[in-house]
Amino acid sequence: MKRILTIQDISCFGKCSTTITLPVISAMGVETVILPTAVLSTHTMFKNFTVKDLTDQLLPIAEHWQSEGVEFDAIYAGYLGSAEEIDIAKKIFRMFRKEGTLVFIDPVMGDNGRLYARFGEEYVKLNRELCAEADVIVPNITEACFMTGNEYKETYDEAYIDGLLDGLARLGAKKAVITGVSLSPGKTGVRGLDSADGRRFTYQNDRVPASFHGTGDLFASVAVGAFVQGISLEDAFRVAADYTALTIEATLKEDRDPRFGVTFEKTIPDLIRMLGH
Ligand code: PXL
Repeated sequence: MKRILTIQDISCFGKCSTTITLPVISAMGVETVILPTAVLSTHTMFKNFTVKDLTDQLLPIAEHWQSEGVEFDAIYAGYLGSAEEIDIAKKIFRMFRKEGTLVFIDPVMGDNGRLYARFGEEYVKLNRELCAEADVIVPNITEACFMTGNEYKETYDEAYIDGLLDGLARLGAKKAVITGVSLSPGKTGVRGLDSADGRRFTYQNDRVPASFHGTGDLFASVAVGAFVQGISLEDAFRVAADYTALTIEATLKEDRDPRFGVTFEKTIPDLIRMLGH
């Protein structure tokens, strides 16, 4: 069985990050080891959330694993709460990266042209350096713009996305896949670039007109959970895009506050079916 280490926060209410990654990747038949960067009462789209930072715990936990000879097939870093945690994530990559270990980074920083609460320019700069160490990075358009210094646009074409991908490749990531890319009306999906051979790929499905919190984490979790099992990168992202769209549709039927996240619990059987397990 494959084993993934995921480094991101636990937001106790309002499903995202670890509370999505752990159940979803486990359900995909991959052992999921968590390294919580912080415990929050909710994610940061709620007002008055509490945060208990766990920065000082990360290296002692990792060192304990190392002394026990624990190994990982992939390391998936998502929301990291501070500049210091980015630095520690880099150290953890070095501790556990062997030949063939997949380093997959979702540089969670912002959306809709803006950075999330708690983040600024310094954080962006460090994320840029972290992503240089990755095999696969999956920023959204906002994050790709902050990392490459390009202007954020609501309306764009394929050439604009390709410019962002080229910028990401120059930062050093081996494969960059931009999420939330809409290349024609009513569609959304991804466009990626493999810098080893310059190949680009696009996957678009129907856009579900709704925005729920945590869908980026759902998407990234499925993509890394599939890719680590030997599914091709394009197929992993196709399944991730289709499953995320299907889950948003299922969530819409429940009339929920978008901050409460998606009802992936009900669509897990569809994910298993899509993977052909
Ligand atoms: O879904 C990304 C995410 C993860 N963790 C926390 C967040 C966010 C996005 O807002 O606030 C704490």
